[in-house]
Amino acid sequence: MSASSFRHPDQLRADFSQALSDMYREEVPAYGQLIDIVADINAEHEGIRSDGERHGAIRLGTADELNLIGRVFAVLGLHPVGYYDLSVAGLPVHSTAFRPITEAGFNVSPFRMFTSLLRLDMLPDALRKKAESALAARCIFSAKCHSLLEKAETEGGLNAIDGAEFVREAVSIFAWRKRAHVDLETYQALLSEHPLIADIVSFQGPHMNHLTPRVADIDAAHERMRQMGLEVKETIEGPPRRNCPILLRQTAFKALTESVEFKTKYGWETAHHTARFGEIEQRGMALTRKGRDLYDRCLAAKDFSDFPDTEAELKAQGLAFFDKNGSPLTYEDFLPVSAAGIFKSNLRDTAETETVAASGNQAVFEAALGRPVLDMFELYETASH
Ligand code: OOG
Ligand code: NI
Repeated sequence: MSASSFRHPDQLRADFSQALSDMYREEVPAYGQLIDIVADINAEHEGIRSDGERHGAIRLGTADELNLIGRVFAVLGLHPVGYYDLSVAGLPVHSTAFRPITEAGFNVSPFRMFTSLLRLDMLPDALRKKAESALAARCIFSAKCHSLLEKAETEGGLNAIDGAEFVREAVSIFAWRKRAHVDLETYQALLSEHPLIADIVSFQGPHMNHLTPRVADIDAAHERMRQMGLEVKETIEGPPRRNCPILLRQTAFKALTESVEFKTKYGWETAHHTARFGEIEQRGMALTRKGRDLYDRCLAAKDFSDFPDTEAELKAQGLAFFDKNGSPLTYEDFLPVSAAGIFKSNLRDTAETETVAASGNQAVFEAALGRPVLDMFELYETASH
């Protein structure tokens, strides 16, 4: 088949993102409410009603799962960018962002997926064995998805009919299935170790845990969410409100408590799980390494008064990226401290956890993925020429 009859990966990604959005609205009614708030605010500020989600997030259990999902995402034009070490915040995961890497790609569909992998090495021995055997016994992938993936890889793409089927299969990997894959006792043991571990290991697949549309004014949206009765995060993650927005600001309504079912000797027993939420984001300028270092220092000091707030000064000091026409480049990645804040505000409070202390291990992550992650600074550098 000739390449021209393939559906373009960017187009497949647009289909994928639309289908995920439809599924999540159906699964999480409060998310529909959030979308309505965002649409109203965007219409007030920019005369735009809705332009689709900017990102979602999933959490995977094993190296094999990450490898497979990386291959699926490649068919959708999503590439792994950056390594996020969440162990510094005491979270037993490390992550990357699968995203488009060209301006044309972002223009067709800006959707990306923040993807985390469980750090089994941060679990105590006995629980690690339990988690490993539960994860080994699940298969997150249908045979149909597998054969279409292989077809896409060998032939270099998918036609419209295969593409539509592949997108349906890919979306169903991330669907919510309320019947747990482990028994209640195992779930409780995992939960008492860390709620994140219970969320990753206990279910039949890696359900999407949030979706995130872009909003024109995140402060206004945060307030509106509160007024509408959503239980919102106390603070907006990232830099404070400024004249020249930088990087990424995010907030969310907190994860809902949902009923789930565990198999017992007598049938299915209902219990509760808290994991899925809805988030909004507002993006600003991409910062150079120098700008990013300054951001990290200001964030740690909780004081941004030293961070220049005019385009002219940001440019003169080499703190932000601009394209060849002098326009600022938008930050398309994530922030580890913000991500940790998002994870934590959506995990049910439990006693302090006892994960084994660890530091980041990018080499292990990349070995699982089967390829190195791309360097975001190099991508911005290229885009600035
Ligand atoms: C991912 C949290 C990180 C973001 O926007 O920074 C994230 C998760 O909860 O799995 O999505
Ligand atoms: Ni997010």
